[in-house]
Amino acid sequence: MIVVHHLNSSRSWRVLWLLEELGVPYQVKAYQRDPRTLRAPPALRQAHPLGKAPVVEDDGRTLAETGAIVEYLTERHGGGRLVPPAGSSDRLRYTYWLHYAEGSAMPPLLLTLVFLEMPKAPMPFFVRPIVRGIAKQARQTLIEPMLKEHLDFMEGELGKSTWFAGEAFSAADIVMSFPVEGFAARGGLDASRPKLWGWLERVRARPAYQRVVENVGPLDIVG
Ligand SMILES: N[C@@H](CCC(=O)N[C@@H](CS)C(=O)NCC(=O)O)C(=O)O
Repeated sequence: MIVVHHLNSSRSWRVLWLLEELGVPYQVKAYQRDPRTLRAPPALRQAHPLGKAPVVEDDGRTLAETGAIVEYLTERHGGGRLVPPAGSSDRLRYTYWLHYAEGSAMPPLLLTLVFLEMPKAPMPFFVRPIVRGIAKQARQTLIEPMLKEHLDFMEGELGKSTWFAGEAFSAADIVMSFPVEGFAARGGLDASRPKLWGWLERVRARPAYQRVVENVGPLDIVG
């Protein structure tokens, strides 16, 4: 049976959702983040040297990296479901979003987290206002314009089709759920983006999505 090494409030949530959508049985091996550092416990390194979630085991193979896991699971267990036909223009879009999620959308969200947390780190009291000022400046001049560009782009793309890779829901929507929820939590996704909110509502209403909420809790975004 497929084993999913699942860390609470993490990207491995998407793998559980994909397997629910495909109706493929799996077993969850659960890990809890350190409440102070939010890091994964050392035990996750026994599954994969980087100690990051998700990690999946199937048929003697160990897989890491969400996009690679999604490609593997859809190919091996999907029977053509949740992936647009090879050679179609939707397939090209599908591949694009599969890579965009981690390669382009997540980095500015991660930077936001870093600059929000930086002033909270232990430091001499007289340094804190300086660090706070630098972090604010970085967010306002560098990161927020980047986030806005991504929001404009995603909103525009969802104006062209119901789902990210066309008129059919696909695994690209599953992969995109993490960054879009991240934009909603701390990346400036507000009511001025009806396409993205409509997409989020459709995603959250899916029965397979709801089953994961019931099993392991909601998709929270930590880092
Ligand atoms: N690009 C990787 C990122 C993996 C990753 O950073 N996972 C986070 C969870 S969202 C993690 O395990 N963090 C805990 C840690 O770094 O200690 C993927 O998509 O699989």
